[in-house]
Amino acid sequence: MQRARVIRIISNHYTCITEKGDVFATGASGKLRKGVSPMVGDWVDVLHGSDLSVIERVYPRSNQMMRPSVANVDAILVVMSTLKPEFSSLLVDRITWLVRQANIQPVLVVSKWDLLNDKAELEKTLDDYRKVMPVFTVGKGVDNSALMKFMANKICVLTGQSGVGKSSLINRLDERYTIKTQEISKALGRGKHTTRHVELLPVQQGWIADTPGFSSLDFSHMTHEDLIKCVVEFEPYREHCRFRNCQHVNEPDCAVKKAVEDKKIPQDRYTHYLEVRILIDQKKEIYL
Ligand SMILES: Nc1nc2c(ncn2[C@@H]2O[C@H](COP(=O)(O)OP(=O)(O)OP(=O)(O)O)[C@@H](O)[C@H]2O)c(=O)[nH]1
Ligand SMILES: [Mg+2]
Ligand SMILES: [Zn+2]
Repeated sequence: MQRARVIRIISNHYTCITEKGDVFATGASGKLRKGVSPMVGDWVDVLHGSDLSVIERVYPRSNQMMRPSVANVDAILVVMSTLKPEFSSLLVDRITWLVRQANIQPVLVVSKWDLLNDKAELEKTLDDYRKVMPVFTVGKGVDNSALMKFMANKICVLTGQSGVGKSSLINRLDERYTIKTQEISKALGRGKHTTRHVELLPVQQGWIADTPGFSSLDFSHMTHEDLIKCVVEFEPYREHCRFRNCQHVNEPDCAVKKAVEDKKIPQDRYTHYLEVRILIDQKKEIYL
């Protein structure tokens, strides 16, 4: 029996890699198929037969992402471009809250840094995010060594709208890769994605998975209480609200609302919180 990590799945064909770096193909054992199916990112035990190797066991996962299916994710890189498409803190908030709900660390990666001439305003917005998550800026001709250092020994999954430059980023992180990218005008057109199956690609002692740009965000599985926990900016203030179950909306003596008034919590973050609460009430999936 050999312990290995699944890095690619195409129908019933699994590609695994051992801790030493040996790569091999396997199938899944019959008894396994009834239980948990292996996902990309899984640690598994492989039994090497004379002509076929099979996955016999899947180790418990620290987390698992759907769309795309990846297990044991250390960080999700939320890619948002400065321009084309334009930076949206509403989208950053919505995505990072969904990432936290999945129990995964969000990282903000601001792409196309080269396209923005006056960076002062965006820098202010980014400073707010830097207080709660790692933030990296990347782009053509931009030094990306800080991001590379962060990625070492981690499984990172890229997410973000179509056309923000996820595939281009991987191509820039490692010269080996020439993943297909597309013109922005085409990327912004709906339903056309260049990136298809999920695969972990080695970069700098770590792993990265590209994903196709998403076209909707689904809050239907979240409760108001879940959301409050995901807005980490509220955390230092929550326990000082008068009511223990304070929703930070209309209650008197709400320490969160006070912190917003005192500009300790960005006004935007709070406004977006109220908006997502409504989406939760409506059990809505929003289309971009
Ligand atoms: N100026 C500039 N353009 C970029 C940068 N990164 C990507 N682009 C351009 O943006 C367009 C879209 O890039 P992709 O890498 O295909 O975007 P994607 O996020 O992978 O898109 P999907 O696969 O559809 O989700 C391409 O025309 C790239 O050349 C960048 O850092 N600077
Ligand atoms: Mg792509
Ligand atoms: Zn409150």
